[in-house]
Amino acid sequence: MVLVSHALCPYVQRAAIVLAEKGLPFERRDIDLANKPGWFLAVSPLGKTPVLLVDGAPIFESAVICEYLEDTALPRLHPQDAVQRAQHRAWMEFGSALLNAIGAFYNAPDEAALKARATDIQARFTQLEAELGDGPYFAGPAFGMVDAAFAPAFRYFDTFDRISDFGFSTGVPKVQRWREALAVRPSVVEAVSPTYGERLQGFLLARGSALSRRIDAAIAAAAVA
Ligand SMILES: N[C@@H](CCC(=O)N[C@@H](CS)C(=O)NCC(=O)O)C(=O)O
Repeated sequence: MVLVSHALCPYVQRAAIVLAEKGLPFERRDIDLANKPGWFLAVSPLGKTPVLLVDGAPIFESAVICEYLEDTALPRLHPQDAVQRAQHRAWMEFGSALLNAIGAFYNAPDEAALKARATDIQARFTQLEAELGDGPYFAGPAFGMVDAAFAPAFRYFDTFDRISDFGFSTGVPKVQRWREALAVRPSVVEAVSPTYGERLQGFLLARGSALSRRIDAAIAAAAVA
């Protein structure tokens, strides 16, 4: 299988994590989203990564790719029970909404908007905190599909926490423990290249946003220290 990818795309990471959890070999083919090749547009009707090529047949949309992998390869990452499975799919949607909130945060044009977006994310973390049990993963000791959906979102916060204290860890110990468990999971670690952190910082700096200015300030402060 070929996973058509972009180096920073969190949706690509979801598919890469599920492929790794199921022990499926795959080739990663990175494309430049600013300069989409014709072969990519031919297999990606929305012009988005990821696309999974299965014997050449394209599957687009990360959630659909994950479900295809769940239908065709063990171990199971969804619960057996239909109600629980539906609930887990619903929480995966919550994870997608969190990714949108993260985009709004790093694109916020000024400090007031940045703080409002941070408050929005904190509220979502509080909702998650109420949903979590003993962990370390979403539904307990076994890694599942919801974990694969949230791990790429949580990865952003490793970078955000280095820039400033936005209070993302405050009052949400279960979310914090969940983040830490996912951060060291081999499938999650290997879903991005070793240069991911640097590339993400470069991407965030280029937004021209309030967060970009915070990064500039943090770099300047580190240079003086
Ligand atoms: N709903 C899609 C979202 C995928 C998506 O937004 N991918 C982004 C990169 S992370 C993309 O390809 N955007 C197109 C562009 O930047 O032109 C999924 O879950 O696969």
